[in-house]
Amino acid sequence: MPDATAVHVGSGKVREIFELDAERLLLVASDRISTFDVVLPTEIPDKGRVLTGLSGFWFARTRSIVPNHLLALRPDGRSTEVRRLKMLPIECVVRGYLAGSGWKDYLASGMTSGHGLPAGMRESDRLPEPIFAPSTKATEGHDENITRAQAADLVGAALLARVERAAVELYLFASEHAAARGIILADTKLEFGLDERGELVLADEAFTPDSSRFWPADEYEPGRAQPSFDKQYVRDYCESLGWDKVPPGPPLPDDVVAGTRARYVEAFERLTGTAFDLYLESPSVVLA
Ligand code: PZK
Repeated sequence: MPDATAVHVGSGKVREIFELDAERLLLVASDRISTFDVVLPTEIPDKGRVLTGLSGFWFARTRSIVPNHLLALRPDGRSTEVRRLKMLPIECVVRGYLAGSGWKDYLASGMTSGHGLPAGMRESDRLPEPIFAPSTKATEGHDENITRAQAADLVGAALLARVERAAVELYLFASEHAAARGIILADTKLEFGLDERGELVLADEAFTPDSSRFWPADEYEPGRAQPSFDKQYVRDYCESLGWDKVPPGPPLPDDVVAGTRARYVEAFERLTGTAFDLYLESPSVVLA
């Protein structure tokens, strides 16, 4: 629970944000899970702690690439105190593989986000190099892909160039780390802000399974959609019901909950090299 004095200032689908004071916010990751864009009525125990621990791990390791908003990880393992920034009005997607809307754009036009791509690519193929794919922040519904020219109109060309360089460098660092541990980081969504001195700062969450596509490397097979490292049991179960993907979503049975929790914990342990039980005892282990 946040402090009694903390004012709730916003909600994501599975997270909450509170104001601590003029300079600091509190981000709280719940155990809620969404699939096909619908939040399900059943929680995955510790999911919020897994995501918070992973973000902390990446923030600690990427500070030399770009400074970030993290000030403190709270003992509950699901809350972080962060610097309050002036957020940029774009989402910064970096794609290393052809999936999701990148694949759809490629099929329709041979391009994605203004980058021309080789002919004959298959779904889930690795891209020749990571692509920066900005999108607008939709208040509801899906973010809309925009060109770099449109993104430059929103934030300015000079700042956009800094953001693109930082985003691609961060993706390269995290995807190489993950690949060495059997996880393909197919793409990721990053958010940036500016601090009081106008410095570019990485915000939000970083390289979690909610902000990125995690694929198990041992099942990678281009030419089809890839299984999700974390949510595949949930998707398979929902598909088996023939649910129409219109809210409300179905409750999850205990075996699907347990299998999904185990996948989140496995992603955490593989990427951080730390036992999740240790994190529960002492969340700051991931910052070392
Ligand atoms: C901020 N969000 C989205 C994130 C939610 C909603 N460091 C920051 N400074 C100012 N604003 C934000 C941040 C961050 N991060 C981010 N909205 C405002 C968001 C997490 C949970 F409910």
